[in-house]
Amino acid sequence: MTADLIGRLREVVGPSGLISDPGEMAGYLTDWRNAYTGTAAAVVRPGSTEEVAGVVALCREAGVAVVPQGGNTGLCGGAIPDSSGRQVVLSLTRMRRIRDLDAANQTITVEAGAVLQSVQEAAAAAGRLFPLSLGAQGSCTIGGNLATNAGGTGVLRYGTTRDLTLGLEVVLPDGRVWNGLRGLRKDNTGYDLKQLFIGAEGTLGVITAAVLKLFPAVRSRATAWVALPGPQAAVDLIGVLRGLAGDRLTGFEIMSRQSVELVLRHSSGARDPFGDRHPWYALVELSDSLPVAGLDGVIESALGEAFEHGLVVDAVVAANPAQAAALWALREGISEAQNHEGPSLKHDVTVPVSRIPAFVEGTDRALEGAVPGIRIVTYGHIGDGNLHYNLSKPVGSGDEEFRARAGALARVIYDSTRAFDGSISAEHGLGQSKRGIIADYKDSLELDLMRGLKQLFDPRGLMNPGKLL
Ligand code: FAD
Ligand code: 2HG
Ligand code: ZN
Repeated sequence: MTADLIGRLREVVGPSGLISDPGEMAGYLTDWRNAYTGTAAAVVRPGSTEEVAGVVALCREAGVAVVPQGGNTGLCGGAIPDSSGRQVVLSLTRMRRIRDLDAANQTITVEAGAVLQSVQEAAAAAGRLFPLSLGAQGSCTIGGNLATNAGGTGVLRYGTTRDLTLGLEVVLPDGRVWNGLRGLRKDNTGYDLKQLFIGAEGTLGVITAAVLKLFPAVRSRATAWVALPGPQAAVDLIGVLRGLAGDRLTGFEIMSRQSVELVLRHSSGARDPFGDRHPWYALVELSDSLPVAGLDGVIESALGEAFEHGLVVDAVVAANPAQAAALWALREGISEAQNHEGPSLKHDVTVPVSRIPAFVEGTDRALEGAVPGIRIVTYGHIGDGNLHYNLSKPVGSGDEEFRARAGALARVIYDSTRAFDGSISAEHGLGQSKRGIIADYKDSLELDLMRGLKQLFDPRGLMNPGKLL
């Protein structure tokens, strides 16, 4: 990396758009869990698509790799550079404008660095809903959501980020700008190129803006916290709720007791809604775009029916939005709470919903056999088949001893996932963390085709190398 390139990058983004001081760069070089750390020649923060294109073109000319970064909330190390000190981190956080909101077309056009919550708020201000919802929404960006095809808690009703996207603007690895910002729900003019960039984790280009779908605002909501005997009861309860509430069922999350206990221990103000301990819990949400007075009644009828069939052991329905928020905080607090218990080994997996009960039973048994006393922190978006099969060390054992088992324990979970026709990444992506093992779990023809696409878009391998493939 030459001082010359840094000087030319500074000319493109302006003096305040380039950081090369190691202290100031630090926050861009480590993820929030301190699980991945790298070094960089510089962090550039362009303020426009033209500046992104200028940065990418200069880096290409100099043979320097670019690592796109949004809110740096990712869980697989995808936004963290390697340790060569030669890569340039391209942060999109200055590009956060809402470019347009077309209420009649039900679309919003936003820049990639817009924080998810600000997009939700802009939609709400126009009486609309942008339904992507996840624990990191106060800091993650739309660009990061697109690049990881983020899921979250609304997938059951509204789909993943991919399902919410109509158009993209992308700076390609050679510096050209592809303007695919079309707000069309129908467009059959050949290959759907935007899909290639969604979920590509920044390996095919830098997303600079997107046209996203909006939905009618939610005007009524009912939220319940439910104690269950096990995952089979959860799957059966989803069936009961679907029967009574149809597509008003917008959220269904599951949590093992172990997961909830961590939040109760580490999150101030968290309170167990029940006096007794139960092995599993579910958080259920119904919502409607009409001001339906009887939504609480629907959830109560469904829970009553489930109770009669032994699917539900106890339940509480939130009496007001503050109570609903407290129940959601119990769920959303797990990721953070687990960090206080030493290494959290994360496994973001998915299997068909119908197979989850057998999958959990078999996988738990294998894990407990491998490490007696291991704490299995299973929770997630069971309504769409996605579990976070996270692990914490046995109480009283050492961090390093547990970390040394990480690879073998991951194999236990991923082998089981494969046996149940699942995928080893549901919503977080591959990044650095699963790049080395994906070949063991994905069809070799699919991987060949992916490598071919990478070669076509980025023949010099300068766009987020060392990630995904
Ligand atoms: P970053 O972490 O900055 O980057 C992620 C990846 O995207 C990297 O590979 C990066 O190179 C690439 N990238 C970023 N911006 C661009 C761009 N403009 N163009 C091209 N590539 C780009 N994820 C879920 O799916 N569901 C959840 O429920 C969920 N909950 C979470 C809860 C918490 C508390 C936390 C900390 C994280 C959670 N995540 C979840 C993970 C994370 O928030 C998401 O992956 C999010 O989409 C990442 O956005 P980001 O802007 O932080 O991206
Ligand atoms: C969630 O659903 C996130 O809370 C984070 O996807 C999961 O930290 C995790 O493993
Ligand atoms: Zn999740």
